Amino acid sequence: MKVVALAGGVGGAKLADGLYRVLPPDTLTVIGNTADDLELFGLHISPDLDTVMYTLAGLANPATGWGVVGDTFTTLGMLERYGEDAWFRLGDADFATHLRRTAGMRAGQRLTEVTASLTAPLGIRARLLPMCDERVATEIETPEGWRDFQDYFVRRRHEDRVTQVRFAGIEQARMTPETADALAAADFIIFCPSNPLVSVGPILAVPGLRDALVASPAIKIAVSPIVGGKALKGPADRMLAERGIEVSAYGVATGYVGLLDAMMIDLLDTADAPRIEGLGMAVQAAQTVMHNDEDRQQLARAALAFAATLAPRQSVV
Ligand code: FO1
Repeated sequence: MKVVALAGGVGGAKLADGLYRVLPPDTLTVIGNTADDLELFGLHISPDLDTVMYTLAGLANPATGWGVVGDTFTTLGMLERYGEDAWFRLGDADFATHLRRTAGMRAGQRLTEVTASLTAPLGIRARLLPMCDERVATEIETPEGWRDFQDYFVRRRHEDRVTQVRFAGIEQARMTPETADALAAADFIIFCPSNPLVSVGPILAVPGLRDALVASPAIKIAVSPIVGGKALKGPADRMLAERGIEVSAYGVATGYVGLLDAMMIDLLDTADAPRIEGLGMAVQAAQTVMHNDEDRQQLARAALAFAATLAPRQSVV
């Protein structure tokens, strides 16, 4: 059995981790958002890929969901002494990842190849694929003008009103052969509970990827990142509202029409089920809030079991 998960940052990484723990090794491929990537101190940083990577390796900082557990900040402290602005908290161990990624890319490796060269030594027996190898940058329009994603998200704590979102460079991006193969070979494709506009959105915007998803024979299922009218983490709820999209599991589902066979919603949102079914999707409610490892695995098992009911010949994990 082959499973593909589409994931953004912290929320996506949690479900990807649950899937990783309940599936046999070498079954899972995670396609990660790279439109949040940034360059700092001459280094290429891929926050969402790293969040998934550290989480699967059991290295993620449980307090933040990003960064490395127990990391120290000596390097960043020294950079601050040199007068650099340390608004983006890069730890010492995390720096090693960015050094290695940047060196690999300067030597001509694709981001896909460099990412594999990082996950393998950490013992990760899942494939982690960037959504594309080209540089794509999410830009956020606020009443004061356009901002880079991390400037909006981290430096300004996603407090600005968002009037538009764009993915600079997306027209030049190409679906990679690795992603195309993973989608074509998948039995189940799971949209993790990540922000539909700025985490899953850029992945789906990579030219060719949406068509490959539609063409894939896999059962496709999304887990709603909106529970009880609120985002589990981050600004997804405000972003949806500002774009005139209903802040609910139903609102999320409207953005995925034509792509999904099914939606998994939280038990709090069962009242949304008939309207989502009206969009042509099967619906199941479950406990979707992941407080601990057991919650992640339980949600992963529930999503796989639900997907399997829609593909009767598949065996359930
Ligand atoms: N998020 C923050 O809110 N503050 C930070 O200082 C920060 C640093 C950081 C460093 C490395 C990394 O991989 C991620 C980091 N993040 C930080 C998280 C990240 O930028 C966002 O959560 C995602 O881009 C949104 O998915």
